[in-house]
Amino acid sequence: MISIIQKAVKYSDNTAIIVHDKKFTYRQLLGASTSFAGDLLMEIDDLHEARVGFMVDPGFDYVKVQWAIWQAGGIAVPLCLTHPLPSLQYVIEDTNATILVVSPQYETILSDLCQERNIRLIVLGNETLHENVVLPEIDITRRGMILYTSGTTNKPKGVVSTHRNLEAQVTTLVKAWEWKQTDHILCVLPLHHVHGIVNVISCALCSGAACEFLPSFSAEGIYKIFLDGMLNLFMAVPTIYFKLIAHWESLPVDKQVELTECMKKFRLMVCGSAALPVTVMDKWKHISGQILLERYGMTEIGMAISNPFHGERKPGHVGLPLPGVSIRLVDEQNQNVQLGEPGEILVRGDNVFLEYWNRPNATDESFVGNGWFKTGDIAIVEEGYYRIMGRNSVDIIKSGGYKISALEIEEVLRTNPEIKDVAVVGIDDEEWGELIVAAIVVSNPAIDLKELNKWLREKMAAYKTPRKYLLVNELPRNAMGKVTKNDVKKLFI
Ligand code: MCA
Ligand code: AMP
Repeated sequence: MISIIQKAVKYSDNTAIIVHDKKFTYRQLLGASTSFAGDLLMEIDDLHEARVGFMVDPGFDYVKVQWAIWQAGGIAVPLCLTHPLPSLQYVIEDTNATILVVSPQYETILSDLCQERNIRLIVLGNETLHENVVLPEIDITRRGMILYTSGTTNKPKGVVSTHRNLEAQVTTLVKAWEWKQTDHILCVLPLHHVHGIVNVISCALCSGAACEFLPSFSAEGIYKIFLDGMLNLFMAVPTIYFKLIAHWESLPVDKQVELTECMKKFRLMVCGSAALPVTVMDKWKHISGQILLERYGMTEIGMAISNPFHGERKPGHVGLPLPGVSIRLVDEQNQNVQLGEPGEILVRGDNVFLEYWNRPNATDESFVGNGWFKTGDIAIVEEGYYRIMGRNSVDIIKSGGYKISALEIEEVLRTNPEIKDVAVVGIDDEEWGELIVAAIVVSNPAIDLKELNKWLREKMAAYKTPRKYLLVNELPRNAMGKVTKNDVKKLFI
């Protein structure tokens, strides 16, 4: 990402970041990040890929810290702002982070852990200004970022991307979606995932565009900023479009008309991270005049397939491979399927990540042939356009655009003394994509489910917790004794 930061000089006087009506130029951003790189480096000349965790609110400081880590030669590890301590601790320990940077309000959550593990804690607010900071040369093959993703293992894995990977992910999108200096985007997404970090912030800042932040999601807040009339780009997950539609429908007619007129002027609205229901795409076209551009991506690969910026955006389809990204659809023996047959998506290109952090076996297992990454997603090509048909694991759930492992939730629930057995599944839901639900066998039929949920939320992020629990005498199993998740799903219908 170093070349992206270096480009900032070209756009010195452009507005880079807007938060709560406060504007910051590229000059200010680069000055602040370079100075903070000096803070990170202290007496040394290169962080040499030390992992730097950061728990910083969306906005100027977030980008300042992220850029500074890259400039100083560290690996950026963004932490989720809503994770409870055990989840944060897992990431910090798994990456063996030696420096943590936090906005002041997160200091108390992490200070004990930092003391215990001898981690250098930097609380933002009174940084010293460093002039003439000497920055190390960063080769693009070096590791730049670790993001945590849930998968078919019970614990999330750290996805390591090099600077080359990240640059490839950004440059293909900048070209495909024709980013310009005059663009102005709103960022409402969490900043510990690719969608917000790469597609929104990094593409904007690589192009000399302005990135405005709304620190947490609210339909009302988004529409208020839309009505300022400055934005021309928007990107979100299907659940957010669903919620925006619901809010628009609740407004009086004159307000609806005002919003519709304002949204018609956007040059592009993109949707992804989960399947976009055709009903949502149609309703959004009706209320905004915009044909949503749906694309397909993954933490390990950034974006891989996209509907065209010019040309037909086919409902229910994710489009065509992006430039520089090679795609194959294969059967269970990793052989190419016939055109028109469904197969697992394999991806190759500079956009594909380097490795799972400290998990050489998981890395090996996820690649076949000469650098082809196995996504686990099944697709089919129809009239030249890819359509995602599902995943090859029932244990991966997509809810609200987040990827969630059923196994991770089950493992935590099993540690509760009142739970004898449990099966977690995702059931179809128009708003959330999938809704997380759990069938449980309990030792005490009078179990207080609200208390159970409260207990769980102290251990894992709220967005990962089941929305419904069903008490059962036993879980459905096959002849081998394995829980049959498709039968578990049926229990909730
Ligand atoms: C929250 N709630 C839920 C869920 N999440 N209910 C059902 N299912 C869920 N998954 C409930 C909460 O419990 C709460 O209710 C109420 O909704 C509000 O909770 P809150 O956390 O405030 O939710 P929100 O702020 O309204 O969040 C909804 C959201 C959020 C904005 C859609 O989920 C979000 O930002 N999603 C985007 C995730 C993302 O960026 N994914 C990209 C990763 P109560 O108060 O009753 O408990 S994927 C990626 O990066 C790849 C590369 C890609 O392709 O893009
Ligand atoms: P994550 O690991 O959080 O980056 O999530 C990546 C996963 O999101 C992919 O493997 C897909 O299963 C899913 N995904 C992303 N975009 C789409 C889309 N447009 N349609 C269907 N699924 C998608």
